[in-house]
Amino acid sequence: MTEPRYELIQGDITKLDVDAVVNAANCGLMGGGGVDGAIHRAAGQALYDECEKLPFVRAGVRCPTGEARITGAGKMKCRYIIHTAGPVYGGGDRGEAEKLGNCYANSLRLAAENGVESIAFPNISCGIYGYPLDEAAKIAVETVRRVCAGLPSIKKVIFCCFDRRNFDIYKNLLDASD
Ligand code: AR6
Repeated sequence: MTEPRYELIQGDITKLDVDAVVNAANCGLMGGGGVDGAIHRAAGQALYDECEKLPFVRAGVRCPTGEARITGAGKMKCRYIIHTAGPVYGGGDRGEAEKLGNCYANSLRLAAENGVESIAFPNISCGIYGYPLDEAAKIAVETVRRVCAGLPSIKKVIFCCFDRRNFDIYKNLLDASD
């Protein structure tokens, strides 16, 4: 089995030419700030309309924390947006690590089911949701490597960091595991 290629970039995830872009959304999937806001602005009204049609699993919740949902990408270059709701960091003893790992794992599985070969992840939960950056990066890299080992159709995974601090953390982690 060929290991997928991992790439690290610093920049705006909405500009990437990949099959799927992952959105660090919230459970309601009706947009927000941070990368979610940037994706909705770039994709336009069509994305909002599509999200609105996704069913609620309970009041206010279209996508429970750690799960993922897929939509088209409106005006963006990619084919799909995979929306996942990361955990709000509350100190680390509320199952945050498992939930964050689930975001990466479930996004990758959903991607593979939809024929996605290249996918870009933002640093889920590392902004408004307050996850410590080092811990979040470790979970992201470990989970992606483990899950991709069983998903040979996924050829490229891009870790897209917006800021230099996250970029440096990921660089050290990826270099160390080469
Ligand atoms: N491209 C790539 N990464 C970005 C971009 C971008 N254009 N913009 C921001 N980031 P956040 P969360 C980085 O806050 O912590 C929203 O309101 C950002 O620097 O977007 O999971 C949702 O609706 C940070 O490293 O997501 C939820 O309510 C990372 O993306 C809530 O925020 C994630 O930061 C989710 O919070």
